[in-house]
Amino acid sequence: TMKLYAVSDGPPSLACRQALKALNINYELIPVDYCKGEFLTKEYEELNPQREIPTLVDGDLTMGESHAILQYLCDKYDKEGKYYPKDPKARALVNHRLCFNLTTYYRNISEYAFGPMFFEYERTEMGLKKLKMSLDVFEKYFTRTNFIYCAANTLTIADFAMITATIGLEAINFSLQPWPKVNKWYNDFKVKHPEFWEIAAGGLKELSDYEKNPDMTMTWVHPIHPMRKSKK
Ligand SMILES: N[C@@H](CCC(=O)N[C@@H](CS)C(=O)NCC(=O)O)C(=O)O
Repeated sequence: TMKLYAVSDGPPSLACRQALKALNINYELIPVDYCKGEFLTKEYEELNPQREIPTLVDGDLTMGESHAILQYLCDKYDKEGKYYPKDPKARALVNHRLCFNLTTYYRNISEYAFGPMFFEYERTEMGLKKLKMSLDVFEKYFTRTNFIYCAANTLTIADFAMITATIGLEAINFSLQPWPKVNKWYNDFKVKHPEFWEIAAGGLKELSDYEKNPDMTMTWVHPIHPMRKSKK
């Protein structure tokens, strides 16, 4: 069976779990404990030289990068293209949103919301500007297409990637009210897709707890990020 190495609160991991569920794929979930630094071991680095989570192992295929994993899962198991349309233009929009998420939307959420949650970073004006710009752009895509979902009028893998990214904003109580279409899409998802939302909600709960109580004890040193000085 397929294996997914995943953290319990990371958007990219949660998005892959939503897709695995949507496609009814039988797989083994291998929890990676971020706070214990399990992604920094030699063994994990062999699986994923980027030392990022998630990692998918399907027989002789081993790969990281959640967006590529979402695409692979659909290419292999979504024969009708329910979550990843086959029509070139429809598919292009899904690919576009995934790229936008990877380079801009999730990236800016990650830097603004998650960086300071786990490491010795401040939430800066510059970070806030980048985040707001990403939301302005995302809102424009909704206006331009009039889609119910972020890349189509049906649920696609782009929603899995972008909904789970957005939990980072809810975790820090960042209001989406100035972006009504993004706000509606996010809140509608919770109601319309409880079976997928439930996966994201577990991560959101953990992230909200970290935000409220940043005194996590990490016994390891991150190769890049400055470790938090004790806030006790
Ligand atoms: N582009 C990667 C990003 C994955 C990612 O950011 N994962 C986080 C956990 S949510 C991570 O691995 N962080 C590693 C670190 O903090 O060094 C993907 O989409 O899979």
